[in-house]
Amino acid sequence: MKKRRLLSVLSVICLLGAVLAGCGSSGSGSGGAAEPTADASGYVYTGEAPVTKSGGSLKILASTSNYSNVDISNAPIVKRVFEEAGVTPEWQLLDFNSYADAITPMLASGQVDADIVKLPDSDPNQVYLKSGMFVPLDTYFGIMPNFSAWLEAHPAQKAELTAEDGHIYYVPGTYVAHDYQPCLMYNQVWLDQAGVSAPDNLEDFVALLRYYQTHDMNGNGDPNDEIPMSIMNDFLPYMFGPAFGLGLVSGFQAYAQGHVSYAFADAENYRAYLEFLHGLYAEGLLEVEFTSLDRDQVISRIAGDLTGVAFDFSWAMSMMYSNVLPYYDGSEHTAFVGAPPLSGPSRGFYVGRNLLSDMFGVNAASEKIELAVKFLDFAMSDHCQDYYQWGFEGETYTVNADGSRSYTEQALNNDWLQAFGINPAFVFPAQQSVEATDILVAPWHARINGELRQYVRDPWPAIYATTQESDTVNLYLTDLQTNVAENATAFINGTKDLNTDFDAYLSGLESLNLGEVTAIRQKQYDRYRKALGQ
Ligand SMILES: [Ca+2]
Repeated sequence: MKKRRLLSVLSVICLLGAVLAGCGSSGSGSGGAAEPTADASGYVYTGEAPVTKSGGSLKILASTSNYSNVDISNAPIVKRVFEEAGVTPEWQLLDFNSYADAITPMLASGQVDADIVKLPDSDPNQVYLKSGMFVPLDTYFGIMPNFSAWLEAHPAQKAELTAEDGHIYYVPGTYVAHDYQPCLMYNQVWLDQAGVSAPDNLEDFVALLRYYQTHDMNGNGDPNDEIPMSIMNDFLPYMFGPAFGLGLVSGFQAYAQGHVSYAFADAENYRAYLEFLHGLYAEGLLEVEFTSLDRDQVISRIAGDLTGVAFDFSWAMSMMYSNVLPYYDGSEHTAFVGAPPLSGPSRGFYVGRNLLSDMFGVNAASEKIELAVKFLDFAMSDHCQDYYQWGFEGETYTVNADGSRSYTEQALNNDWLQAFGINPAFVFPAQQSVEATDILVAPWHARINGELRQYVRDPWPAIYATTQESDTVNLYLTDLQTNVAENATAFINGTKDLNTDFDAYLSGLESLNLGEVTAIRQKQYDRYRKALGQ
C-alpha cells in the first residue's frame, strides 16, 4: 500500500526554521478578493454551514477510495458534509489506481464537465493553471474565510501554492509531514546485550557496529553470522547526510541569504561523507553488495535475528520489522525501535515530507463558480477536518473525562473506518492526522514517533516551475543524478580514490550542466522567498 518516496523528490533546507521564523506577517498579496455575497435566498456564507440556503448541486470530479470495497460517495462523513452545506453532489468518480491516466487527457483537451476537480498531481509545471482552466481562488478570498485563514497560518505552504503569476489556484489536502518519517531503528535486545542505549553520534555508532561484528549477538554459537547493519542504498543519504551538514535527499539546499547549492558538489562536506562511508565499507560494516540490498532482504535478516540496525520509513518499525523478530512480544523491549538521528561534524536531523497533498480546483467554465468556491472553502474548514480525522462522536469516537478523544471499538476496525469515510482525501481537501495514524501502529511505536518528531525538518519546498525551467531540468538532471550515484558507489567501495579522483568528479558535474540546473533552482527558490515576503 505504501509508496516509496525517495531520492528524487525531497530535500532539506538547512535553515528553513530560521527562514520561517521571520515571515509571519506578510500581507495576503493578492487584491481584488470578492466580498461576501448573498445567495438567491439572501443568505450570506461566512465560513460555517450551510454554504447556501437556496439549494443546488455541484459536479465533483475526483477519485474512488483506494480501498476498492469502499463507496466513498456513500460514506457517512462525506454525505454529512454535503448535507450540512446544503449542496447535492453529482459524482464523477474515476478509479483511484488509474486516476492520473484517466483525468490527464480530459484536462489536456479541456473537456471537463465538473464544477470542482481533483487534480492528477500538484500541477508542478503550471500547465493547467496557465491554461485558464481553473479559477484563481485568491480573487474569491472574500468568500473563502476558512482557506484564507489557513493560508495565513501556513506561510510556507502559501508560498508554495502561489503560482508564478502571483495567484493561488488550488485548495490542498495535507499529509502528516513531520510524523512517521524515515528514521533509524535498532534491535532493542541487541542494544541491551551490548549494554548501551541507541547512539546519537557517528563515533558511538561505529563503535556499536564493531561490537556487533565481533559478538554472537543472536546467541547461536557463531560470532560471525551477524550483519551489523542493513541499510538500503537509497537511505544512506537520509541516514548520514545530515551529520555532515548535507541536504542529499533532493540534492539542492539553501543556506542563509537563500543561496542555493548542490550538496553532491560540496567539495568539503560531501567528500567527508564519502570518506566516512568508505571507512565503513573497508571495515566490513557496510556490506559489499550495499547497492542491491532491498527491503525483503532486510525483513528476512530481521526474521532470522541476523542484523542490528535498519533505516526505513517509520511504519516499517512495528508493521514490518518488529513483528517478524522471533522473540517480539508486542512490547518495545523486544522490538526494532526508532531512535534519534546521528550527529557528526553537524547536528543530525531527519528529513520530513512536503505537507501538501491532493489539490482541488474550481473549473473556470463552471456556471456555479461562487457556489463551488464556497463549498470548497467549507470542505476544508476545521469543522469538516474534525469529521475527516475523527468522524462522529458516539459512532467513531468518544470523549474522555479529560477532554481527549478515543476511537470506538468499531473504529479500530480499519475497513469499517474507511467505509465510514475517515480521511476522505479522494474527494475532499482532507488533512491527515497523527491521531488517525497512531491507532494503526503499536502503542510504543506511536509514543516513539512523538519523541522523534522534534528531529524532523522540512524537505526542499515544492515550488512551481515554468515549462522552460522543467524542460531544462529534465534535460540535464537525470544524467547528473546517474553520474552522482555511480561515483558515490565507486568512492564508497574504493573503485575510485577520493585523493586522486574527486576533483575530476566535481568538474564532471560541471560538464553535465550542473551550473544551469542550479541556476534554475536558485530562481525558483528566489520566487519562493519572494512569495514568503522575504
Ligand atoms: Ca551468531
